[in-house]
Amino acid sequence: MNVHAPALADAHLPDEQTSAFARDAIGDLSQHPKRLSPKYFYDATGSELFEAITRLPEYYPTRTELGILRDRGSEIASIIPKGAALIEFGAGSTTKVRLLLEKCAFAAYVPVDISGDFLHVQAEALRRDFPDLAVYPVAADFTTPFTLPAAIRDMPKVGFFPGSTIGNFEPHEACRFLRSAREILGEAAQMIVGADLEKDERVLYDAYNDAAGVTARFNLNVLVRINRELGGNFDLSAFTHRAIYNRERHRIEMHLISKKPQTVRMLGTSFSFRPGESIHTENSYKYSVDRFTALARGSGWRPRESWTDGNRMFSVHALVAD
Ligand code: AVJ
Repeated sequence: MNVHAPALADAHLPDEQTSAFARDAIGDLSQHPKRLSPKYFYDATGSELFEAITRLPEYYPTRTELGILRDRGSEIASIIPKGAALIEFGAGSTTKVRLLLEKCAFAAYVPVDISGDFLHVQAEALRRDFPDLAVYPVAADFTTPFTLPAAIRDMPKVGFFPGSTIGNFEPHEACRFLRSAREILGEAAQMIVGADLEKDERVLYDAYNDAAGVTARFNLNVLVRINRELGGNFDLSAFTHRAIYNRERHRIEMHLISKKPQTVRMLGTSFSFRPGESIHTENSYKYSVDRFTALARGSGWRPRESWTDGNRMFSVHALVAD
């Protein structure tokens, strides 16, 4: 029995996505310790803030992965069959996928993302720049099973999951995701996955505690969304961004820390905070090449090739369905 059901049932929320956000936020803020899912960072403002993060001097992952895709483009192209369909799990900016599309003779591109609006804008731009490419956007949550467009049924399939987004999952969830991707893509599929590497703690720390405070604004944006979309009354100046490296668990953790004792309301429910109490908003797991390939092996994939940059900051893995 969900004790919050009455408050939620009374709330007039505009759509199913907002209702899901409300259920998750109320459930997660009722946990000890409190938490919120990182998937709620990405409204329009959050996506813009993330784009700004990727340009920060301290945030190395995006430019390092782009460098690997650029430098290894012809090697990647050589293992991809002609006429294949590229299926991207989660579609943000198209910078990375463009590198693959330029090097490899893909017949189709299938971006899969919850945010349908963004998908269609990006799809139009790609159709213009790659006139021979068929683009079939799918609006779906890529962490749950979805159906591929019928038009790509007979094409070889290549999954693409860049950006170390896999680092947001707990290791057992990453395993479940890779298994589900294997199911969706089918026999003989391949997959290209980016994973951030474990490294000097100072470098990791700085990447999530940038001097300009963009990551702090990105983190706080989830409270802005609760205030706007769920009628919350979070005082943004009463919470502070904290990112730490948890060495035992190989992960960066992001938290929002309450600066004082306070009570916050949303949708008829109150949440009390002790001074110093945290809302755990994100984990970003860091892998070694060996730990990542072991994870892939245990999830129905055979690692075919792993590429890193010269400083071993980031890794890109080619996997083949087992
Ligand atoms: C988009 C999940 C890869 O974990 O580095 C960036 C998100 N969080 N700065 C990451 C993020 C704080 C990013 N991922």
